[in-house]
Amino acid sequence: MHAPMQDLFDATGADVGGATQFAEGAWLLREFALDRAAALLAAVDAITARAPFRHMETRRGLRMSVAMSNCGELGWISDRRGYRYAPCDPRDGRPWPAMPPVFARLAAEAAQAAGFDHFVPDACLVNRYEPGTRLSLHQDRDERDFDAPIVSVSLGLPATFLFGGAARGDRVQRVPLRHGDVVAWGGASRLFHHGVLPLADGDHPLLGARRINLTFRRAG
Ligand code: MD3
Ligand code: FE
Repeated sequence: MHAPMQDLFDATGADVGGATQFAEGAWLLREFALDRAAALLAAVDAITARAPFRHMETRRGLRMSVAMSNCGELGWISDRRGYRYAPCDPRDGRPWPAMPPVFARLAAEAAQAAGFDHFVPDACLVNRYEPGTRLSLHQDRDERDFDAPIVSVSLGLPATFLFGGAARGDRVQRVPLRHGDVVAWGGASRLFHHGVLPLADGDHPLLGARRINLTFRRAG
């Protein structure tokens, strides 16, 4: 569900050495992953060759418009039984592909740059957006450890990220996320509502009409 238009406002923030804080504990690292984008995308191809992108079902049986895969010890899944983390891909019962070193290193470096030391993610959700794909406002609360931050990496077409507050009715910031941008969320903002507006059409040099988002978490 989207917030009413009058509650939307464009993000502003305080800059501290290359990082912009746009909410309590939420740090935007512009183009932090840009020089590694090709290596990250090659790793995404290797992961999705073994664990293909798929549209999961919500508990209510609705097909999610985002296509998803995972790597790491745990992967996020959704079906008629609900949302949870699982060590194996339900498609074939095999463990999710291992977290590539280029993923783990980027996540730790980005967390560090935002002031979160020793971030060792055990899960990476790989989201694929095509024109029209959206993610409605939600909270991420299926992880065991809310003290660890979440790190996200945007690749391909730009998107408008929506960032609310602790309560669903709180006003919602609009944050434009472009190819190579990284965001780290910790502290209070870890449980804030967030989503993504429907992806606009476009043609990215590396990804064509797609956006890939990597979300690193400490889930188990
Ligand atoms: C803020 N993905 O996978 S990444 C998700 O662009 C998700 O694919 C979006 O929301 C995407 O759950 C946004 C940013 C993100 C991820 C998790 C968060 C922001 C977050 C958890 C808490 C606060
Ligand atoms: Fe989320």
